[in-house]
Amino acid sequence: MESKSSGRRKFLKNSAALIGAAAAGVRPASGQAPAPDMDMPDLDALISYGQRSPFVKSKRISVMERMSPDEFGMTFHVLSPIQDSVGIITPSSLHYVSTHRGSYVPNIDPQEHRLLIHGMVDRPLIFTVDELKRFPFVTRALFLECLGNRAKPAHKTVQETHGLTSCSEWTGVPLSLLLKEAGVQNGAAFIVAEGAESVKGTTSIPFGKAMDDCLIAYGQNGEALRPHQGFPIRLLVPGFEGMHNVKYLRRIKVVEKDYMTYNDYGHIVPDARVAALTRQIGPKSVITYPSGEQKLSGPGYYEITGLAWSGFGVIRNVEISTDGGQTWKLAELRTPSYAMAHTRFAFPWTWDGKECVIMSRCTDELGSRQPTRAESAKYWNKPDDSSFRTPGADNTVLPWRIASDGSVHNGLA
Ligand SMILES: Nc1nc2c(c(=O)[nH]1)N[C@H]1C(S)=C(S)[C@@H](COP(=O)(O)O)O[C@H]1N2
Ligand SMILES: [Mo]
Repeated sequence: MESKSSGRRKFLKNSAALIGAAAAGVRPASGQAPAPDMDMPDLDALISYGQRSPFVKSKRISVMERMSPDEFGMTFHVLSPIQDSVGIITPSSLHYVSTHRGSYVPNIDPQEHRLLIHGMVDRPLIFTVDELKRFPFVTRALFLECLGNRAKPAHKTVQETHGLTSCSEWTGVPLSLLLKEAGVQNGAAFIVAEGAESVKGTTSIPFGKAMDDCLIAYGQNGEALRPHQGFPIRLLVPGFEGMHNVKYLRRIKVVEKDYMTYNDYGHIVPDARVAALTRQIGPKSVITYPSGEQKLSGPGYYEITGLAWSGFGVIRNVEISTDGGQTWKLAELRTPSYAMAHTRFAFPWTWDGKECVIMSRCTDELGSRQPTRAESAKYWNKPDDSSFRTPGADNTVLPWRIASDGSVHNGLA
């Protein structure tokens, strides 16, 4: 019997030969002409703030039913191109955007911006952004996901099915420090957070969460937040659905009950079983390659890869099925599994050229496993057909169907 490692050596040797042969067919190994210079219309601008190669075309697109700019000329819902993602950090310029209807992106002078903390506190406080930056800071990779991130049969690509999630490295002040500074009074049960733009993006967050791991972030991926992400400061509520992560944060009021703001009202359903699935999201995963509208060039070796995340902590494991969910095998986690961050998984796979259905499911540190659609339908006592829509946040498994010509299609279609 052939040992596993000799099998792998043989595979590497064969694939190196194959890749070498393919490259040789395209271009001679030596004597290749030097690449032309990049066309640089504004060298000063390129030097002061870099830009990507003109050959890289990856871009954000509007949510199908919610075009941006909308009829008021405003940003609405914009999807991140996660089919092109590598690693776990979403470039700030490709981070998904979700703004409440009628919301514009305010142009805030950070020198003029203030954060007020008041309500059930001994000392109401007002901070400038510079003052916030003097506090001890924390840097953490955290995902954000909009509650509207829901795969539909009409979606063609993973950008459409799952593009309302992104992961950044955020830097900011723990909210608990500021609340302690203000001196919270007995009976505090929630905070209400408010943004500085016209629609305010107000939302209520349980006080326990506010004191646990929330951040007031001013940094994103090594620089200041982008305007679409809430410049100059935003609230981060790790693992909670996107709506709670208030951008352009200007006010936090400590209150005695859940204020059920306009936003909260739109997101919370009285059914306790739905509510349980709403505020803290996941566990969830999706295959980003091969995914909808991509094409495998023929039978052979591929790595199935994708992202997994959970609002309840770290990702413990990811399993892959290449036979439509009959059997599952463990994928490799290729990045550290940070709590409430995207985790990158990969699964070495040889495609035999036959039609198949691939899918991923993850398990988080609490031991909760991402459900398949059939499992979710069973839980909700509904038929597992195209009419089934998971109530609350949808973290169900998305199948991709690979046709024998290598084309990849949404398995819900
Ligand atoms: N002030 C304000 N905060 C806001 C919003 C908003 O419209 N205004 N949108 C919320 C919603 S619905 C989501 S999903 C996240 C999206 O964050 P992002 O646009 O940085 O991806 O921000 C939340 N915070
Ligand atoms: Mo959202």
